[in-house]
Amino acid sequence: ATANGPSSRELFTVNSPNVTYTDSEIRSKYTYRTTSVNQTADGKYVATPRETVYDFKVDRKVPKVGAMLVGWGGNNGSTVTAGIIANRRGLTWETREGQRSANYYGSVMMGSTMKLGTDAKTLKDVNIPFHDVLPMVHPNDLVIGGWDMSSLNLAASMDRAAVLEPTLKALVRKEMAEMVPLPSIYYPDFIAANQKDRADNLISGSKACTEHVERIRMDICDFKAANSLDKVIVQWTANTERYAEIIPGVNDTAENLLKAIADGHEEISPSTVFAVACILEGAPFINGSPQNTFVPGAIQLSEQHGTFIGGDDFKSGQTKMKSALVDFLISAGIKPTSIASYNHLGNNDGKNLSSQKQFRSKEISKSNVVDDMVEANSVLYAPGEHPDHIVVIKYMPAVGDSKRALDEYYAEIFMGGHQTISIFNVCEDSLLASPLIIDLVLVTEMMTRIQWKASSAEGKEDFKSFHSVLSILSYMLKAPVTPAGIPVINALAKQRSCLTNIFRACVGLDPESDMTLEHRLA
Ligand code: NAI
Ligand code: DG6
Repeated sequence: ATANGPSSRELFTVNSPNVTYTDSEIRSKYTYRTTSVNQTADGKYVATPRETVYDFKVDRKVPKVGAMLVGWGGNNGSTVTAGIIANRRGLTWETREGQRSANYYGSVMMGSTMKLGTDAKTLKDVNIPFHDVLPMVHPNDLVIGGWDMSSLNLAASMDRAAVLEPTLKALVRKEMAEMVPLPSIYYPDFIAANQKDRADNLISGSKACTEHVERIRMDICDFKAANSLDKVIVQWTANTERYAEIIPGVNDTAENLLKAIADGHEEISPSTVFAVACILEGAPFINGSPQNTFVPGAIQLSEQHGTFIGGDDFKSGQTKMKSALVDFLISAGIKPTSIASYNHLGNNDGKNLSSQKQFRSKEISKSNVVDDMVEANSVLYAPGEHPDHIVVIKYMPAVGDSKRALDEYYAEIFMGGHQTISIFNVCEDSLLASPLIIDLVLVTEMMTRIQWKASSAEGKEDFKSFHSVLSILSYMLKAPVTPAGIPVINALAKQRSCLTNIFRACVGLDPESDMTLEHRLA
């Protein structure tokens, strides 16, 4: 890095009195413009533009990062690991459709671009890879590890998953065979009974206890030390658990949750034990499954420790389409009145979800994804009115990881007419989920290096981190967890602009407005 320019990894600098570069930091002064609205007695609105000036500080040193996956030996865990190895080594392999080469398609950070601005001479858009907006970790540099209740090494797990081409598997097999998941905790009541036969890699004890928390913390410390890592990010990509009951005095506050774990309370799930261990260890924890890992006590604990948490449930195929399509329909003034979503899949996730309680967790996370869009349009929907919405998931072993998702959107159009849109979405589930796992690690890590303070508090206040509940991750998640009282945003376009514009603000750039006045004014 130089004192006033980008480091060799940084693609651009911002030429503005509001942005300064030092060897170690990018500092920006950013004016956040909002509109505050008041309703008058006669039911009209008064809209007042507001401005708040923030200072942002970005640590430019790209750290060495470890990603530890709970459920490492599953379809997602083995697929993302093989994918990173293949990218790191620049592998190519033969398939019956010709040669294929490693890529990061499906990762917003690695596969998409952001408009930086317009070319000063041609007025054409200048787009840069999203990954280059801030000094981010490259996924090829991640050190992968983790836990699984199944003892298979990652090469054998990859075979069991039956996702990747044999020619690709052959190229990564040796490296994968040396990767063996750490033993994990297994509380049989939380996942389907049909998973019992893979539970052969266990830490003793079948309910929550402080020893389990301490053991997981030690695993993180050991992994960090063994690989000389600056930080570790943990992600739950293990089986979907049933919902934990929220019990006053047990999991409602941080203090009660820690006590309930110490007392071995049976309503504390393995994923909550992992979350607690990570929070105490200062390792960000992301929940890629739908269950309510983040009971109120876990959220409070993350706030107390300032450790980032994020969840729930990777948003890969059907739901991502839904959060884009329903947003489009409702924004177009068309009124969806029913959404019927059917899935069948034959991987181990489908097997686990064939059990009612685990299905219920998934049904909840897949069902609440259009609420904000419906509520935002009082022209189409009366207060409390909602489209009918059903979610069906069936286990069909023969199709393996190639999930079939069938959706019918039925909508009311002009003058009482109807529009029916049918979607048949077929893809390997784990090939959609793996890039999300990467994005979640990359964005979470980036957020650990961003700090802010209100400019009005100049000198009086220290820089601080974003809220410990990382709602900026919403784009990658079906049922975004937000801090208490903060609205959930499901609309995909809004989620993406949140991500884009927070990153832009950190380097002192205004949100991309898409007004392109330079092309429209005479
Ligand atoms: P999988 O069933 O292949 O893998 C889960 C792994 O977790 C298994 O290897 C299992 O042995 C392990 N496991 C279960 N309980 C454990 C525990 N307590 N500790 C450590 N390991 C444990 O499932 P897959 O397909 O990899 O999906 C993982 C999770 O991600 C599921 O909950 C699924 O619902 C969720 N998900 C998957 C998406 C996808 O597109 N593949 C999208 C959205 C969510
Ligand atoms: C069937 O719905 C199984 C689930 O695990 C999903 O495949 C997974 O949650 C992805 O769902 P979606 O709605 O994001 O495609």
